[in-house]
Amino acid sequence: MDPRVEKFMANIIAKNAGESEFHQAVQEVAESLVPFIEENPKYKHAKVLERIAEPERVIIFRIPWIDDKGDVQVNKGYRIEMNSAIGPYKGGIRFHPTVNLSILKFLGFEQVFKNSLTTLPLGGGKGGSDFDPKGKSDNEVMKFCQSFMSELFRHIGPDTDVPAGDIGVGGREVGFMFGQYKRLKNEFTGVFTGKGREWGGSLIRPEATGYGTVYFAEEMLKIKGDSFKGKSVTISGSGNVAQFATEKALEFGAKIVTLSDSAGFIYDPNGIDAEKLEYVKELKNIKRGRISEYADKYGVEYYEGKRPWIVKCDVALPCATQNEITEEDAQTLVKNGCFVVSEGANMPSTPDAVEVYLNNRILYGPGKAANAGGVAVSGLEMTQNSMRLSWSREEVDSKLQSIMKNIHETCRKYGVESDGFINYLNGSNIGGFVKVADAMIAQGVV
Ligand code: NDP
Ligand code: 2IT
Repeated sequence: MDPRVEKFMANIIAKNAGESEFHQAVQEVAESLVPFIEENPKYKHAKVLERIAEPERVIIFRIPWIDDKGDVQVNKGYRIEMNSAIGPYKGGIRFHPTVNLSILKFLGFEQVFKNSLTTLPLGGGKGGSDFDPKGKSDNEVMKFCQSFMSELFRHIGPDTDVPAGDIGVGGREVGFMFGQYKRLKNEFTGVFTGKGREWGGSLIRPEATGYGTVYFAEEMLKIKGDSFKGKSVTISGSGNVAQFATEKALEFGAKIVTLSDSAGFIYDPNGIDAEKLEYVKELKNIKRGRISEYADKYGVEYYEGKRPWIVKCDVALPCATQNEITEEDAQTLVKNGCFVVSEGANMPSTPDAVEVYLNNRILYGPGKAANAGGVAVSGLEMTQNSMRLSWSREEVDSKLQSIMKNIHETCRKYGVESDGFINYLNGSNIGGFVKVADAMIAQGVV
């Protein structure tokens, strides 16, 4: 490791003991930025990277609620207000039993760079709880969301901090949280994104992350004179991002052969077509069932406890969770001919996996660039809310496409190497950094 990065990381590790996911995210960015900052000393003197790696504010609180049996439950709630240099804090809320300070700080940190890349005025934040929505009734989810918001409402606002969904938080949860916020504040404002379309939500927001990940991959393919048409695609996850990545890749003429959840994956050699995708949406969003049921319904193989990266493909779209592609998985992907990885999830590839992609010079779109479509359309939802009007599907989709093209261009500008290879990792880290860093310097030491 570059000794300057090592020194920087020793300080981060000492100050944030035990937060391994946060260390991982910061180190990946520091490896791109430390050499860049050496060449641009104004950032060094202003200690911008040191400041970006320290959240502006962390809120941790108790969430007591009563389950259907009448028993009291207690969860932990968090909101990380990471950076507000270029706009109000913005980022999703995650409900998952693994949620802890380290995971939310890594997500908040990534969000700062991602939001900057969208070109919209969005700061970075993230929140969530260790609450597990699996197996809970609608009533329990509502009770929990109301208790969560009974504390969070005093910290957020349409010009302060604007949450949205993430793992375990979709339209249902956003509705319950928004309802409680409105009741406590007596204000109908654009305090959340991902709202229902009848009450301030933007068209295309549900689709945006998955569509954006495919648009980004299509841009990478275009550089090689190639496209999704006829490509074999493996996708992990079967939630919001995975479903709409499947939908757009299908529309672009690809064959999608896998989907997964935390219990295993299905392999459909004939491809997941539009009708099968509708079944998955119903299974996951309404019945809240398991992906193994797909295998029973369509008579395909289900691989329990396994991830999809053992299946041969041209393009891999990880859309489930962090660190779901290990070094070994990455080697298997490359060995089997995979030459595009576009990350719908946040930090799905371990640092060793990323090294495999870069060493093999494949097209690698890191999450902060490739999954920025979701937060970008959240930014467009905020604009529509401020103007008190709503744009058509076509208008939002065309803005999303141009934002993803722009992000690709920013990555190319900052990541192109002397032989023409585009290092999207460096490109997204540096491209995301510059705007935030310049704003921080302009605003003084705050
Ligand atoms: P959902 O809750 O809708 O779906 C998550 C999917 O990933 C489910 O299939 C889930 O399986 C699976 N999954 C979750 N945790 C794990 C785990 N520990 N191991 C294996 N599989 C797991 O979430 P989203 O689709 O919204 O989010 C997916 C990823 O995309 C996350 O990394 C998120 O941060 C990122 N993202 C989301 C955005 C959005 O707009 N929603 C925007 C940008 C990024 P199971 O049902 O078994 O839990
Ligand atoms: O990781 C992410 O970018 C999100 N979960 C979406 C955030 C948002 O505010 O729309």
